[in-house]
Amino acid sequence: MAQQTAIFNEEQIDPRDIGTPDDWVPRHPDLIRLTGKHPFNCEAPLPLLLEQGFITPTSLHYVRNHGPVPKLSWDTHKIVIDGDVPNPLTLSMDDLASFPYLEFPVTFACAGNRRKEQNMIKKTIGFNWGPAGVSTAVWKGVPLRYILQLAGVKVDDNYKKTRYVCFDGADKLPNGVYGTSITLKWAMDEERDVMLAYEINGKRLTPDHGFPVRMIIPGIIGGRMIKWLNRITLSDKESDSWYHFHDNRVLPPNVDAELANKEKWWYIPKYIIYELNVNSAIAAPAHDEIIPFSRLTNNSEYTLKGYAYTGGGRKVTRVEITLDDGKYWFLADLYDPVEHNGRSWCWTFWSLTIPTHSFLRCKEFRVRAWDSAHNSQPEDPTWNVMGMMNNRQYRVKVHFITSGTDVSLKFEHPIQPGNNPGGWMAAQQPSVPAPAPKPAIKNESSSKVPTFTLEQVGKHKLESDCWIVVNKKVYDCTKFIPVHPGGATAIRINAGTDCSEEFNAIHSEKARKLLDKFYIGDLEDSKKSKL
Ligand code: HEM
Ligand SMILES: Nc1nc2c(c(=O)[nH]1)N[C@H]1C(S)=C(S)[C@@H](COP(=O)(O)O)O[C@H]1N2
Ligand SMILES: [Mo]
Repeated sequence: MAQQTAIFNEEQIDPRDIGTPDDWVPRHPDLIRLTGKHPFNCEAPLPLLLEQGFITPTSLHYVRNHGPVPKLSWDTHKIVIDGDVPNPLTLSMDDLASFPYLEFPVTFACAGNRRKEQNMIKKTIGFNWGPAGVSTAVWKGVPLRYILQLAGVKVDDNYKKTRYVCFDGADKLPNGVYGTSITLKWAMDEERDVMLAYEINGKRLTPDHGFPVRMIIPGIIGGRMIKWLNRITLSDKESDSWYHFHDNRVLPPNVDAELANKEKWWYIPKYIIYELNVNSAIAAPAHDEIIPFSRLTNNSEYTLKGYAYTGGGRKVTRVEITLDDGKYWFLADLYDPVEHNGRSWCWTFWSLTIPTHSFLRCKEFRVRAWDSAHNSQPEDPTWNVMGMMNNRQYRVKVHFITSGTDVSLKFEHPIQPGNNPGGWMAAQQPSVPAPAPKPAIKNESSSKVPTFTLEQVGKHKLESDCWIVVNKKVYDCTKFIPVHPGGATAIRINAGTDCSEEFNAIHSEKARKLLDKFYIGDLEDSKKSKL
């Protein structure tokens, strides 16, 4: 079934971006926004993503921005290569484009891909990625090795002691520069294919994907492929960026946000994520897809489809589907793997054709992939505070629906991305009402909580005087703006408004508790006030 898609006009600005710092960045209207209006984090609807084929068009590639997109120009942008190198360098974009280059497809996956399934078990500190935080594009750029050699680094320097190559982006974030690092040994290894990319799918990078230049480190999580790259530093220490430590880690399941901070779990080296783990998802049948009864009785067939990927240059070697809770596993057909000099940096698509009536005896089916190191996917997930690397077997439920004398089948995926409703995991969620906070305004003389109309709230829409409404309660979050982990802009653009839906979609339990500190009263019930 072909997806209805909006036409993407490369010049058109989405109305949702007006009033944000990204009001100059063209974006495809079909992308599902996962963190409200700003910053921009999005994925394509899963069936639409798969329908694009092996290479994802740039406009539908998922985007993960921690803050506003920096406005950079090809003509003036420079990359500094410094630190412990014999000849520090400053390179222009024209310099980069004149060097030898590599060009090959690489699959990106955010370490948070499929996080919403974890959030349904218990809210993590991350927002709701569905299963399309993954995409594949053809990247062209200069080998990092080549640049480091220009700076005088010798290939065998790195065997003396561990040294690191640190990368910084140009985006301005609440906790400083977005940066990370890899070992020098890795950077110099020809087999690793690390590069500084200035083209995606045959064109210059788009603003959301790092224009004019970004890191490509194949086989690992997207989070280390620094966009808007402006500095490469050689050091005997790993990156000192706040984000290198507080993002993209898998902590043990008993460690929550409070404990992680208190006991400094973020700084334990072994919990860092580099290589992707093996993962897969089902795109067809899609969520809410219906098979009419007529197709169940004749000899029709149905083709299940999806993606699978793994990390570290390993190959996906098999993909299996069970229709009977793991008693029997069907072997799916795999598309020919696409490789770069024998390394496997890309996802693969799989399909399995079965008689349509096989669904009749089935309540749930699920997929698991295997890779060349014989890693596979767990039946159940292990929750972790950042909700990273979720690769539990992807489960789709089968429901009978009757209308009159008609019987048909309907499929239900675990979740729908962002704050979109639907999914059997969402349906299983207990709805626990949060205890009412006490307002910060001391009103000892009366026990009455102050109430405000939306109109009154609307008057406090400045960064220096900022009220918001969340779940019918009014908060004065002026003092929190400068230290907000999601950036000042995310709050500022909602000042004076009811942003319950966005707030609820993005935040953890910890954030909700924090919000209580800013409670000043209730929103006046509009029905009551009319009376
Ligand atoms: C006083 C009000 C607020 C508080 C206390 C607060 C708190 C937090 C906290 C603690 C985080 C880190 C992640 C987490 O623990 O959940 C966060 C992230 C974030 N917040 Fe807020 N927040 C507030 C208001 C808002 C508003 C009004 C918006 C916009 C609707 C917003 C958008 C975001 C975004 C986009 C992120 C970053 C998500 C990411 O990139 O990982 N916040 N906030
Ligand atoms: N400078 C910078 N680089 C960044 C990020 C960022 O916010 N700033 N996000 C990272 C994360 S977490 C991911 S998953 C990838 C996403 O790349 P994409 O937006 O091109 O898909 O970029 C990474 N590089
Ligand atoms: Mo990411």
